Amino acid sequence: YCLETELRQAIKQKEFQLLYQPRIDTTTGKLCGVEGLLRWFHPLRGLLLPSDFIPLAEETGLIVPLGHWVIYQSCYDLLKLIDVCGEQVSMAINLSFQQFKDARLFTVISHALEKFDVPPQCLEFELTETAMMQDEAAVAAAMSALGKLGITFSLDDFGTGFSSFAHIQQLPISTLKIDRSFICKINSNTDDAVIVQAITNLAHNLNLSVVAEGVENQAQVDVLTKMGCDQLQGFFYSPPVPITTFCERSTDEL
Ligand code: G
Ligand code: G
Ligand code: MN
Ligand code: NA
Repeated sequence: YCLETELRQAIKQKEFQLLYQPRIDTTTGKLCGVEGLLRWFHPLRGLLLPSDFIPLAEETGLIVPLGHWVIYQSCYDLLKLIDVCGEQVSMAINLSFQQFKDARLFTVISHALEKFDVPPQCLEFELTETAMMQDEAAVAAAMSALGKLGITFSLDDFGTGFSSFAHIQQLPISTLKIDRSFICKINSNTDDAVIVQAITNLAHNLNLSVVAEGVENQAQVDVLTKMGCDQLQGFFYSPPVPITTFCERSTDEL
């Protein structure tokens, strides 16, 4: 077998699904957005996670057509989410570095927004610090073009890379997502607590909002809320689930 051939086939045969993990606003305690996370339902191998196929998709360039599918599917699902939650909800999608080098990225995104008639303000792209630093000029150009449409960006896995705040200020980044490695021991490791508080303060002073990832228990919710984190995401609230899960619940429960 060859996973690359299978990946190529799978894109044609639509073996992928986007699941969504909720983000909760700490001031209201309610759903304020979701992050789309890709899954491959392989006919023989079963469920494959991003770590099983995203690196290969990036190496082979297949992340580009796969990413196009993700963009269309997420805009389609965003429309359903807006129906339930209103236009203040946001949909976050992960973008790999290679996707920023795709000349059609802007066209595909603006076409998807038009096709499903979703406001660009509801769409957010997550990229890692490492991705942002790989080809700064190309990434910055793509980000500012998309930023002019009203789309926002967040820095994923923040704290694990090397991006400078001076750099962040020059790009249309509105949110830092603090890596879950800083969150998991926040109640027992003083260093982690100090780091999360410092990132949060600095972010707020620079007009950025902060999302804590990997929130798994009430004690973490309490300390992160006290620290001023704006949004929380993690298994404590929900694993990634199909978009229909949000639509079946009443808005009150979200
Ligand atoms: O769902 P899981 O936690 O295993 O996802 C791990 C990582 O895989 C995410 O943090 C993200 O970096 C990457 N990933 C998930 N979905 C997508 C996607 O649709 N596109 C890209 N480019 N990366 C994704
Ligand atoms: O975009 P990113 O690579 O950060 O994707 C988030 C990944 O983290 C997804 O694969 C998701 O399944 C996983 N994840 C989400 N919430 C939690 C959590 O509370 N704990 C842990 N350990 N992993 C989580
Ligand atoms: Mn992410
Ligand atoms: Na992350």
